[in-house]
Amino acid sequence: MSSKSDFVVVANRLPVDRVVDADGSGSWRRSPGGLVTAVEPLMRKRDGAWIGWAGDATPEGDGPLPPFENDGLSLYPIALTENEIAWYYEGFSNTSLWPLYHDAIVPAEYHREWWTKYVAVNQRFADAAAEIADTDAFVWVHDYQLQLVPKMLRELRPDVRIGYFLHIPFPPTELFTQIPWRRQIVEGLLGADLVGFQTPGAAANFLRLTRDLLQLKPARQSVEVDGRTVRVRAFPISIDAEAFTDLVNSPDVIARAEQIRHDLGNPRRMMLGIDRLDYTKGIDKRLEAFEELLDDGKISSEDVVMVQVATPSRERVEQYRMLREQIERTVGRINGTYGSVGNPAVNYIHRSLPREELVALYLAADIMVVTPYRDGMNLVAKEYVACRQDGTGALVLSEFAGASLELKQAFLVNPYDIEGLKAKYLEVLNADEADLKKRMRAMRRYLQRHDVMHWAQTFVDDMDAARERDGRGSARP
Ligand code: GDG
Repeated sequence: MSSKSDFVVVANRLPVDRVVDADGSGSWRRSPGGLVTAVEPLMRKRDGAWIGWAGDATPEGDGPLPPFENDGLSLYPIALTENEIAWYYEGFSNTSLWPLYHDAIVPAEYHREWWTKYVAVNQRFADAAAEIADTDAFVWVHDYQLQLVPKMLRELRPDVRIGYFLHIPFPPTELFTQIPWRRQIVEGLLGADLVGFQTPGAAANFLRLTRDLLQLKPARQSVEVDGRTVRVRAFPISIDAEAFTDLVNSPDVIARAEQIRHDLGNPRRMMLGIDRLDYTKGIDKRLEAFEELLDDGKISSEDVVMVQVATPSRERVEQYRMLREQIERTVGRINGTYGSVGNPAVNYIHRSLPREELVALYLAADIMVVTPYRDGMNLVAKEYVACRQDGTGALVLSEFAGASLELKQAFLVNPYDIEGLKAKYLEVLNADEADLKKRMRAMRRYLQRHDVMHWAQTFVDDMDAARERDGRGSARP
């Protein structure tokens, strides 16, 4: 493993999970994720390295973890103690920043000790990147857990080029300025050469903040700070559409999709939701609208069946535990009233499923329901479209998901408007097949040209273009 890298990815999590084998020994398993798919080809081309947390706690006082190779990728694990996981990750990242950046759907909490650990852990990531990056390397920092890393890294290594991408929304000034350490966060991000967001609105929010908070003079897609130009732009993330096409054509997956419909009693319409069990995803409203249509007699549970996969997430955070109880109460109530033996109205799964099973569900479902109150992008919406090879199927999509700016032919909804949501369900349930196909074909055409490789390449090209303008030559491999 070479000691220096020309291309360094810095993300909260490594692209592998630690698994303990039957004999008690440990090994690593690749965790399937969009980010690794997107950057893997670039990592392989460019002698890449990935810095991230391995997902488990390291005892206090233990030294740094050794780097290792996995499937040809150089991985540098960052050790976090129980206390750092509780304060940096579950605390500041997931109980302060996550809710605030999602419109404060639940109130954000701020604690000074959480912030202190957030700073300390960001510094650890920055130190590791400074250590590993070759002269003039490209370091690509990801997401809300690591917003201070760009500035910290620039202080240590002014020679490297730094890109930053935020996967979640970026809130307007009015919300962002709640954060007691708001200045440090904006300054942290401005350490990058290129700051990328999912949507133009998020980029505009950030640029406005540099004016309101730091009295800088932002232009349309950049801002000057300390004699440097920081470019600020939207790069909507996507999926590996081709990988989904391969799965959709697998005979096992096709057979499984047929089995699913059969097991559901061959309903006229199957509606599907797939989300991490998160309060931003609007699972509650989606179920309430379904329940009210049953109450009103507008649909029947023999005719229309709902499947909701709610993947366990952040289970040690209080709000997530409360959400789980609320959702499961709602599912229980709907099934108690409208289900029959062997035929629940809502089929609820609270487990992580293999990707093949997910694809079989996408293939089986007539209507995909994606109703977040706020979402950076939402890959599930794009995955569903990628799986509808024959052009059938309908996507109900919240206008508050980044994906709604691209998947314009979806049936757009405001999840706060329950009457509107119900009306949209009915519209889709009774839609004309030809109209559905026209919409789906347009969305599929868009996705084919805008997959995740396109996303990663656009980001890297933007870094390269800026570098050429600076007269530093191309960073292309
Ligand atoms: C964040 C932002 C942004 C879900 N359940 C299972 C499973 N999944 C996969 C889906 C999809 C991914 O997880 C979820 O991605 P989303 O984009 O929908 O949502 P977040 O997790 O909140 O992601 C979001 C994204 O980052 C990327 O920038 O789009 O806005 O919030 O790929 O398929 N995968 C498997 N089993 C499951 O049970 N295998």
